[in-house]
Amino acid sequence: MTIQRAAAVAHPNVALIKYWGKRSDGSVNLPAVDSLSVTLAALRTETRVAFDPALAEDELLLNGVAASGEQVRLTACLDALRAVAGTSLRARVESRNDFPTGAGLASSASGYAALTVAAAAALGLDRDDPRLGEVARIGSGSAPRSLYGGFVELRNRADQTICRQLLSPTDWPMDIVVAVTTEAGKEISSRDGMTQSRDSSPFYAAWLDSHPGDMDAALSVLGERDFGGLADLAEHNCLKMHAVMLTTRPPLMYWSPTTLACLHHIRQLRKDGVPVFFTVDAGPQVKAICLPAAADRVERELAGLDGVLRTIRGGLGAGVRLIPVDD
Ligand code: 2P0
Repeated sequence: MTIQRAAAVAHPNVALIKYWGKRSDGSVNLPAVDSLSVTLAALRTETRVAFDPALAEDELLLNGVAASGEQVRLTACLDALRAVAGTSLRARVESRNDFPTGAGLASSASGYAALTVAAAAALGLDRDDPRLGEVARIGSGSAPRSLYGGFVELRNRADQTICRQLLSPTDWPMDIVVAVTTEAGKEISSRDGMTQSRDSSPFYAAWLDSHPGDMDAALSVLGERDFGGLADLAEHNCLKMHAVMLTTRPPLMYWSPTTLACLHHIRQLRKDGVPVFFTVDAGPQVKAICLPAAADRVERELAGLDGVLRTIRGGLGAGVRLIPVDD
């Protein structure tokens, strides 16, 4: 039998209405809440997959290094795909990020989106098979969102999720400036943190109760292209998620002093009339979302703050696509 290969490129995404919490501890990784994200053109993951009859188990090289800690998730995701394709072949996976890995920049979202589409292509599955979103979610709950470009929603449906593009990158152009405050990986994974929040934060129930209202409001401001409305809502939803994280036992304190300095600066810029808002995920990096005309100023000002190591800037990205395989 021959080796079956394919390769894909995906971009991370940043949620404006966040996913934090699981519906169950089951291996299918169902989110407790819906979410809405933007896909980032400036960051990129490239993943090559080879299903090889000579392999006894799946193998992963992440940024050139064997990533045995990722083995369980990788194999769970590939098992779901093998079940769809009716094969037992094991895969060699090589994935590279051009940005810090595991540091709150959604490397698992772009990683599992690229893996799913490359592996599906290698096995001869249809790129548009709706089951691919379910497979990607097993690897990372935010990964189905990186299958699509622009503004994307992920909705819960019974024991499934449905993901779709709401607006293309050109429907409502935005720039995203990432203020990188550390290149180090996080100490507690999102997966463990979400379970701990559900089990211990007194604010978790309020997070679940208030979330559908945030999603409804987000769809409405997107429909009206209401930047100020989106800014208020996204910052509120982000801070609400961090309130849940901070009140988890033990606490999940993902911010650094530089994170907070960026947040204050971005709020002041908006008060001064600059169309920009912030969001922060499970790490200390700050993402400033702005209208493209404001991006030069936003990037210059964030880059000038003490503790900001560098900035990364780009517009809204496209969904996953296949690329040629190098032999
Ligand atoms: C999000 N995050 O909506 C939220 C905001 C982090 C904070 O989705 O357990 O790495 O693999 O499903 O996908 C990060 O979660 O977690 C995430 P798992 P994932 O972007």
